[in-house]
Amino acid sequence: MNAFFQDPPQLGNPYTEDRLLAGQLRRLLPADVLAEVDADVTRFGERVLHEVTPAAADAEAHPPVYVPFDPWGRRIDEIQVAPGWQRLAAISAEEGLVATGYERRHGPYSRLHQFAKLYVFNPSSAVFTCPLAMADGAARLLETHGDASLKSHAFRRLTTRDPKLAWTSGQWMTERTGGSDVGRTETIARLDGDTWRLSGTKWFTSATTSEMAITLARTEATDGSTTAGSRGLSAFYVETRDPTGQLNRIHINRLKDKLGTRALPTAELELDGTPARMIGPPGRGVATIVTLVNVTRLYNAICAVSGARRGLMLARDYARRREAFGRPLAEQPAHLATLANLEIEIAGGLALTLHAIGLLGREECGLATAEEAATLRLLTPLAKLWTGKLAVAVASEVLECFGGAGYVEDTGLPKLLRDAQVLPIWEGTTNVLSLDALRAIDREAAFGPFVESLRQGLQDLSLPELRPSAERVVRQLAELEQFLVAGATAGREALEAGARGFALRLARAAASVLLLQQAQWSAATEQDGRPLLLAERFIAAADSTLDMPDERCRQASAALALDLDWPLAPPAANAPSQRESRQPATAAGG
Ligand code: MFK
Repeated sequence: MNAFFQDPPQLGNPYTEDRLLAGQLRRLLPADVLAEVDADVTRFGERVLHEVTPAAADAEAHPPVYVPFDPWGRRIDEIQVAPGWQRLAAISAEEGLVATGYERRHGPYSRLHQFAKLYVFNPSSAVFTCPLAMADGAARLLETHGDASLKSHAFRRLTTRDPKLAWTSGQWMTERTGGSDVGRTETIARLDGDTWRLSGTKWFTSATTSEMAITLARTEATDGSTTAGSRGLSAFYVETRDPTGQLNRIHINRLKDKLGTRALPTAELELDGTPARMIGPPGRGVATIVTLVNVTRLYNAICAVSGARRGLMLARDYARRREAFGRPLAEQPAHLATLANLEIEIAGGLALTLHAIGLLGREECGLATAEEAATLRLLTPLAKLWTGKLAVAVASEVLECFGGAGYVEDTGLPKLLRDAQVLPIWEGTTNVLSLDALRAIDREAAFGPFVESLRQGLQDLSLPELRPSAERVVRQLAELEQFLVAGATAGREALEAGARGFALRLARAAASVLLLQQAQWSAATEQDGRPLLLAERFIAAADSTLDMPDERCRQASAALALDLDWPLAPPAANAPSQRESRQPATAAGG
């Protein structure tokens, strides 16, 4: 009889076991804020492990069910969700997963505190981060454009810590005519006395059980005329239920049968005279709703990076448990090189996303300079588009790290890939966001300040070891600048054809600078050489050649792959020390 059974991978506290996030926070936060954030996220990490994870398992095991009629034939249009999903809502409110960003207890650093918690929460949350993202975006929209009554009513509920009061929000932009080309929206808004009433079909509405939604509709003049294109659209606030609890002239056509995000209710809706309140100026619907979208795009980025990180942590743990060909995967050079590459890319994605979030915090507290605001405008689509692609690539690689087990549903691993695949799609596809990056450059002159801030970051590096990598980034920035100069004469079609490549490279160049800054800070402050290694590898990957990995290179890969320390200098004489590792080390470097 075969007596072999493979141990499954295990996870510990997702914050204390993740040196990337903690390392970034140590650099980005002042000491007093860091002390509070560190304590709060450490505590929350335990709650994620012991409360969030089982609640999410229940939500995944019991996906939403659409019940059109009650047993006696009355139309009720109910979407039933699992107790676990409701528990996730309550925990999210208690933990202030949205509120933290608006209480602004740590001023401009509050967003970093909040997003650190979201990073820890997301991979265990059955994608409850989707309703949170839209609630947060809606809160920002109401804070910016809402009147006093909406602020005291809806905004308060979106940002409360009281689970009994807390609301989430939908964001109904997508119609059959287009998820990207929102200007083709067909829903009509008609004035009925003082009340706008919306009629039309919303083709994808995520978190449909939310208490409110922000949506777009084409306003109809009293003579029945409308304006075509996005200039005819206005943004509206909708409450999904009336005071008696009935749906507000909304019918549910069906739930979507999706590849992933299966615990998340996503429905097609029919609006049939749904009462609504206009938000922002008439005819400025797209320009208004992007206030929300720019927040949800940053949620997308943090969720992409944290999901990728979770996959790597599972693969890393498994590498220590799984033996093949007479030794653990954690001693096999090919496997270590693979895991090391994932670590490097995730480090870049996290650095870029946290930088954007730091700027968002500054902007919301009125502290951002014009240059920082322009940088945030461009960084938002870049962070979203690059990390969305990264999440899918990492999830695919992680499944492969488990061999056949990665392809079997009850290991829970295929879900990583299914849930990752939505990230480059919703909230703007990679191409739509590449074009948005060009829009930010064209209309808001965002490229100059963005690149200037990167150049300044490079100039401020004083560590001689960083110089070769910094010079590589200087060359990359010059190439990007040259692309835009050439685009001015090549014309719009050529520029659009190159937009994705441009955006991905610009994102990587920005991440390179941020990794170099982290490397300099870690070397000077903590005498830690690991961020330097990460930065070097990340930057070299952009124009890598096929070199034979020597012993130092293989040791470095092992350190990155297995989360081992890597001393500053002299590198050749210092192999990674397992004794110093934060992980219980069971594997030797390859
Ligand atoms: C785990 C995380 C979960 C996240 C939540 C997931 C929930 C899923 C729900 C959804 O998927 S909702 C659907 C998401 N849909 C989108 O993201 C739409 C994608 N399409 C675009 O973004 C298009 O580029 C866009 C709709 C904006 C094109 O519309 P237009 O009207 O053809 O664009 P136009 O005319 O260039 O822009 C109109 C105005 O908005 C301009 O301002 P001005 O009129 O003052 O010049 C633009 O500059 C401005 N604008 C557009 N995008 C902007 C922006 N301003 C700031 N930031 C932006 N991103």
